[in-house]
Amino acid sequence: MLDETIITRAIIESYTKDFVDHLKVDVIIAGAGPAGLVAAKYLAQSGLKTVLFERKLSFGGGMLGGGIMFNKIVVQDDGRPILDEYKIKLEQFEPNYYVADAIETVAKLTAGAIDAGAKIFNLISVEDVKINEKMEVKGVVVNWTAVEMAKLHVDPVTFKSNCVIDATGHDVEVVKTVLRKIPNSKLNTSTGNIMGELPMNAEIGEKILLETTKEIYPGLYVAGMAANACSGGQRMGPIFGGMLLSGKKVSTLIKEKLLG
Ligand code: 48F
Repeated sequence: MLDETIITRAIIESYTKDFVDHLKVDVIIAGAGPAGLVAAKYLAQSGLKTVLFERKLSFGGGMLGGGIMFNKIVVQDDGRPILDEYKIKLEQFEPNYYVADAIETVAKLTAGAIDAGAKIFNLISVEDVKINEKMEVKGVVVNWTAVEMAKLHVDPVTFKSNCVIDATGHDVEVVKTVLRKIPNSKLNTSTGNIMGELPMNAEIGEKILLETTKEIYPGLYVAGMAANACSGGQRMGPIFGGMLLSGKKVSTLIKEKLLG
């Protein structure tokens, strides 16, 4: 005998329990692209309660499509140890250029985050930040992506955390919310504002990404392409070592802050 209402109850009760269990966490990450996924693994591995909200149904952000939908990605020597850690298969194409399958990479980065203990919620968009009395970022406000897409007038809900990472990629959405909504807010960039991403230069973009990955506003960190977009770094296309290293770096910065 199979009772459909038991299936329904199992889904609703189990999901609701997960949701409630993650209302107060150490770190919230907006965006499950490569930078967000890597950050989630290293943070969760160190015992920090970590939750990741992804707007779309799928994970991996821009990594899943490789370059012009040829879904292969490239890394160089510096990014290679991270892919090795996840046991992602690499082929040397030329000295210091390795190719990996984008689908395998996204699947393993996602599994890595989950196995380390991070919780991923998909189909949810971060639409605002929660602040404390000192105007520090201490959480996010989220809604179903379907509500956002349909432009329905439905109020969102709030999740609290010690730190938030904006890993939303080129659009740097969480940081934009801070600038728009917190009066006189200044970012940790040379202009105090979002400087915007520069055109393609993969070599400089990859290098500078480790400098631009930082606490950009009290309580709010940037990683991945969002970091270069904030501080005026170059874009770099379908080479991904920088994204992986940026995810790892932001996790180190937050671990230093929260765990000492
Ligand atoms: O864009 P994305 O892959 O960001 P990333 O980790 O990596 C950038 C590379 O893919 C590529 C590149 C490599 O050289 O330049 O572009 O920095 O992933 C960002 C994820 O965030 C989600 C979005 O759907 C994507 O999966 N996202 C964006 N805005 C929101 C969001 C939001 N407001 N709430 C939740 N998720």
